[in-house]
Amino acid sequence: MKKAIIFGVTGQDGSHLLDLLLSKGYEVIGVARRCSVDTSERIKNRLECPHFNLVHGDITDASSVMNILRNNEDVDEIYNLAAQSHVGVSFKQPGLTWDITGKGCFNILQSIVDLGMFGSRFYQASSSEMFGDSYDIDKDGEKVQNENTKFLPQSPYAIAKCAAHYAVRLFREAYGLHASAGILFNHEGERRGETFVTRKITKWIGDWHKTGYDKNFPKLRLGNLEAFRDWGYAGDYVRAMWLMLQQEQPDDYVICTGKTHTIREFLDCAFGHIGIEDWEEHVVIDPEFYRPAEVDYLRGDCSKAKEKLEWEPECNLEDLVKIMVEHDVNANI
Ligand code: NAP
Ligand code: F7E
Repeated sequence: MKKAIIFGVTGQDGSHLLDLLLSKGYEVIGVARRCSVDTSERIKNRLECPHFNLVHGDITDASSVMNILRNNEDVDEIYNLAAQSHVGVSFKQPGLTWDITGKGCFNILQSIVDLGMFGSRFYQASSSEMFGDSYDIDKDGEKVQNENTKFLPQSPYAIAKCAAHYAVRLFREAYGLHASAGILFNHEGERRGETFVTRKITKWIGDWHKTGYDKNFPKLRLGNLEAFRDWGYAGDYVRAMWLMLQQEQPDDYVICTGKTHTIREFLDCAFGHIGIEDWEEHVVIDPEFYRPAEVDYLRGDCSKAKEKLEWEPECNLEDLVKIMVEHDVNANI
């Protein structure tokens, strides 16, 4: 039986990856922070599973990481999905974001080396945010980002992710670790955190629906609606993480849909799903949700993943919006 550790198992991706690995017959150790409230909502159906073990740990604490790895030196695969993952929050808490999202990855890599765990494979959750303002031009004259596009990070979060990404490359080259990084573009779904823009929109629609579309329901407050994002479904993307660790050689891969839409277009699609075309009267633009610097345009090219991993996204924007709106409309009824 293969064994894996997931740092960040209580998050959106951690919960999908846990489902995937258990379905493949893995034994999984999930690492979660100790909090004053229960954070296991997304994995509650898995807590009693005999092949799943939840342990407490914090990736900012090198000794905590070292202990977890020392207790599992025979582990086949280690996935680092833990992060302070909110870009807007990273401007307000840059030090914390650095400690978790940047240094946390170093803590895991260094422990793997110090314990001599060279047989374990490592996955790092890198991000399209690392591209920031940077892009290349494809054969159709359109802006695009791939594995060779330079990084121009636009937030403390993106800077921390760049540092972690370069650490993966360094540990691969310096110590021969089987360490891969997935440069994942935005991916969403019914388990997405409620402060990310897609879920904020679909959750608001669901809550409004439950009031019987009350005219006095507080409006949806959003920031910049003009940014473009390449949105996929989280369930599709964790398959790509797993595939990366099944390759003989470690490498970096862009994972995306290759399609891009503005927040405005997402709103069209989400409100369209409940039969509303003119959503503007329900939305207030609030400067609170603007960022000091924005990433204006993201559209990935995942040709390398298609060719080498034989991975393709299965869900387009309409499918994604349908999953999310229907989930939030039907939740708690
Ligand atoms: P998420 O829902 O915010 O989950 C982050 C996870 O990290 C949570 O389980 C969180 O635990 C855990 N965590 C935070 N600080 C920690 C610490 N100090 N020690 C241990 N665990 C800690 O993020 P996600 O959307 O699943 O994303 C997974 C990873 O992919 C993240 O690294 C993110 O930056 C990256 N990524 C995400 C996307 C995307 O579109 N979703 C795209 C590219 C890259 P709590 O439950 O206690 O908060
Ligand atoms: O913002 C705009 C905002 O917070 C998307 C993380 O998973 O993907 C995610 O980062 C866009 C931005 O995601 C609101 O300004 C408008 O242009 O949903 P988001 P993100 O910043 O793209 C990357 C790949 C990651 O790696 C990250 O971990 O939407 N926007 N109004 C808003 N955003 C939020 N959150 N809230 C608003 O009210």
